[in-house]
Amino acid sequence: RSTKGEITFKKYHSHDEINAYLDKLEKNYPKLVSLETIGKSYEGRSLKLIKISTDSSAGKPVIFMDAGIHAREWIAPPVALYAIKELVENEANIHLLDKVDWHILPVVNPDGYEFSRTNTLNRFWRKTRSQGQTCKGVDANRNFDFHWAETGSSSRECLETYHGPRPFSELETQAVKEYILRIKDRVKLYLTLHSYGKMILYPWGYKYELPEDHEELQVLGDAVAESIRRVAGTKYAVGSVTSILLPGAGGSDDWAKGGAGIKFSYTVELPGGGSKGFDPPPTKITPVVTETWEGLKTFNDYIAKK
Ligand code: ING
Ligand code: ZN
Repeated sequence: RSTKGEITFKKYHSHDEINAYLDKLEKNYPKLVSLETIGKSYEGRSLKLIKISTDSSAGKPVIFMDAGIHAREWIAPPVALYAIKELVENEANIHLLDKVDWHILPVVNPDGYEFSRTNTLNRFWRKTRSQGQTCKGVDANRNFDFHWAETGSSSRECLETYHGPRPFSELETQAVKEYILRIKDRVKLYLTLHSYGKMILYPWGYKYELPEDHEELQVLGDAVAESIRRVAGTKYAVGSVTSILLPGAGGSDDWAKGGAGIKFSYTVELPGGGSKGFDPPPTKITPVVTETWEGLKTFNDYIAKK
């Protein structure tokens, strides 16, 4: 059992519990934390984003991070929540915020997340929960408007990688887009947390060619992977989406770089576990969130020194 507003990393929390934790932080750390509901999900859940800043009037560079675009990837929201906890509640980390602010949306797709929690039959749901002609849900990570629907997605609404009827058809992807575009000149790094695969991926996902600045993206990705490896030996692969996975257009990282112009844009594929890879047992939450945090600090250092 956990009391209201408390996050334990010993279990997977509900979306309500996650939002209650964010509310508690805003109440207890009013100088450091502000919340913004950047939109509502299809089923009406609040998309609460937390802004962490030691001087919110300074207009510092922003690291934007999201998690939970895909419902079943349960390990991702705890990684975002652990970063929030370390940045806000661990005084030893206050210096991390000298040069950058963090804006974090821990659950992009709360309807899918809650659906995957409600019944063991639903556990491996990936998409949103919007109603189509015959099936529910759009793959939110194929719904962003950058070379949308060109490759690696489906126009069949019942499939897992359905790209939706049009780009940004989903309230959840629209909310992310609108928020990022509103502050895009400040966003220096876009991070999106997925599972699973132990990979640090950068654009492009829509084509095999690499971005012209791929060497810099690789260098930073390698440094992050090394920071994670030093904790417990977990080895991440680093490369472009198409070079180490498969083509897939409409991903949020491609849009962040190609559409919003954010130079540093990465998809982090966290470690897997459990029966299908998407369901690590609760005992794995702490090792994953703590090792990943070391990588996130390396991202922070790089952006802070830019
Ligand atoms: N992986 C990502 C997916 O959406 C990806 C990989 C990233 C594909 C960016 C395309 C673009 O399939 C998971 N685990 O969801
Ligand atoms: Zn995913």
